[in-house]
Amino acid sequence: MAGSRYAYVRTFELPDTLLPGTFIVVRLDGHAFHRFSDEHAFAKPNDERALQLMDLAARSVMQEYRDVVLAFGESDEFSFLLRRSTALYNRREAKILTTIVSLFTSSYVLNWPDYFPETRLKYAPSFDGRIVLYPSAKEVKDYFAWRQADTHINNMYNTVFWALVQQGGQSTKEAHETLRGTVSSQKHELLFSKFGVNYNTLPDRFRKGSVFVREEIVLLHCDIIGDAFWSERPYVLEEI
Ligand code: DGT
Ligand code: MG
Ligand code: MG
Ligand code: MG
Ligand code: MG
Repeated sequence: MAGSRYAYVRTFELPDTLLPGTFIVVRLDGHAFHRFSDEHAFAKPNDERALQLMDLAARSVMQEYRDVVLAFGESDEFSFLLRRSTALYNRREAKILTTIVSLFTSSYVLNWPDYFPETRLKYAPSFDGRIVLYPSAKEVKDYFAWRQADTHINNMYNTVFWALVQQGGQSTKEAHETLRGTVSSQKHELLFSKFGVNYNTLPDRFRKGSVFVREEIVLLHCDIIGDAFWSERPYVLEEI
């Protein structure tokens, strides 16, 4: 059918098919969550309720999108790995990205009252999103290692920083000064000697982030930097 005289505008919509045979990673991140976490009085440095709500939203994405084989979350972000041969929405980039980000966001808002029964949402939160393609298992493993290393570095810093402020009586400016140029072992030492906290005994959730694997959507707070995680789950990177 020829359609109306207006239908030609459709030809301005360009195809955005993602390269076949590549791993698709969707990463979403809370928009301006510095402010959002302040306005909703998130506990510092880690708010267990907020992290669990992120996990729940990620779980709903995995329930809806069966081709998501792995997800990793920390802070206000989540990454989703789609299996290499996925034909989801004919691999149309905008469709995949926008539906996943909006389902995550609506699930976050829908379930907010269960996790923050005493805190009304002051305004509607939003998440940005991007898709990155990776050609081989190596880059996929390095991608997730990069995110988990980031979790570790940030959590280490934030843990010592807030201990200095909340227990040590330093101003935020002084705490930044104290930590300037320190390496990981010095932060460990400072936390232990000044505050009696052994970093390694803090919850895995905070130190390692959240790892969802497709096996009945299991939630782990485990190491994904080493090879063991990947070799125990060949289906994540191989076609089966
Ligand atoms: P963006 O992503 O460029 O729109 O800006 P932000 O402000 O979202 O910055 P980002 O994503 O780099 O950092 C995440 C912010 O969210 C950071 O300021 C700390 C805050 N946040 C995330 N999780 C927690 C939490 O569990 N407790 C607290 N107090 N803050 C959190
Ligand atoms: Mg961001
Ligand atoms: Mg953010
Ligand atoms: Mg972030
Ligand atoms: Mg439609």
